[in-house]
Amino acid sequence: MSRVLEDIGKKLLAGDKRALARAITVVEAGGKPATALVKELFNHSGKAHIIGVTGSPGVGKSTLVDALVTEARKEGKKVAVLAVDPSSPFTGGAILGDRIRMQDHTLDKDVYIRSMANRGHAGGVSLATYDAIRMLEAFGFDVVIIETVGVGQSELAIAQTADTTILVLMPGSGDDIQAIKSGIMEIGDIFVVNKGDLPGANKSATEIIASLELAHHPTSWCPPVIVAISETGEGVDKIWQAVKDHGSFLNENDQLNERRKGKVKTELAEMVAEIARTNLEHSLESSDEIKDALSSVVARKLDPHSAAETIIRKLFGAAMESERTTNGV
Ligand SMILES: Nc1nc2c(ncn2[C@@H]2O[C@H](COP(=O)(O)OP(=O)(O)OP(=O)(O)O)[C@@H](O)[C@H]2O)c(=O)[nH]1
Ligand SMILES: [Mg+2]
Repeated sequence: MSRVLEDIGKKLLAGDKRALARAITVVEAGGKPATALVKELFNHSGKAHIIGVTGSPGVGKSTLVDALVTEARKEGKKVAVLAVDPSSPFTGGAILGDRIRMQDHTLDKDVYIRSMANRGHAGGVSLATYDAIRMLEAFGFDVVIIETVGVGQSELAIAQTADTTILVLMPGSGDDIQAIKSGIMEIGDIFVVNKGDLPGANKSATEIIASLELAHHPTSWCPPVIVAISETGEGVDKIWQAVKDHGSFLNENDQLNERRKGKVKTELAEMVAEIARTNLEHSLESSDEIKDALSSVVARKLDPHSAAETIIRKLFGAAMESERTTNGV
């Protein structure tokens, strides 16, 4: 490992925020430096309560996160916020907005706010998110809050990097109906109907409660539905209490390990797929055997299925091939 990376790791562990910022930039970019840094710091990770906050654009996620940071700080907890925008190809304006909104906290040395966007990291933003969380944990944050926009598949994947997922909705947006339809009710551990000052908040909450009764819960946790006005902080104490209750629930019922097992499985599958993809791209350029296979398909001497098998054999070796044959027929 390079001296520079080693230095970043050491300084991060010593509480240097600039080193933390550099470390996140390194893991965001992926590749060998990211791998080296994660290897160095992995032992120091795994201790924070990871809270995911997700919901459609403009429902008030950042406002809520800001208020949650205030609650956590009242208890002396060190808090990091990661704002992840899976759709944005670069760090843009929305994030600047978040910074401005959260500026009350930026002078607090025990608060750290960082945004991440999908800057072409091959494995997508979720792999980078996992590693960024590790950097924040190694630094010593007690609570890491991840804000993601939207309720599509990639956002859900990011939300599921969390121990506790808060789904934020607002009255009159039809979001609740949408959420119920798309089956995302199952990923929420806590439901917040934000903008409780707008008409229809209680009606939305009632509808969500009704649909939760019908939904299948994987555990005995019964997700609370909380009406809040994040802008004034009203109801945010209840949300924070629910977060802590959920944390206790996970710990007392051995659910935390179960959840983390699921996350590790997802992450490993994604990581192996990324490595395979990178290997494949490289091999398509450089391996003579694979180039020959390509030409043979073009010349109609070989069918694409057989060519794919050749490539798989080349990339993963014979073991994979025989397994595929035994399982696949
Ligand atoms: N009336 C009302 N407005 C609120 C409340 N909370 C947030 N807002 C407003 O809603 C708008 C969006 O808030 P944000 O916190 O930026 O929402 P967001 O979900 O983070 O938005 P994106 O990150 O862009 O998806 C802002 O104008 C807030 O001031 C609330 O409780 N009541
Ligand atoms: Mg936001």
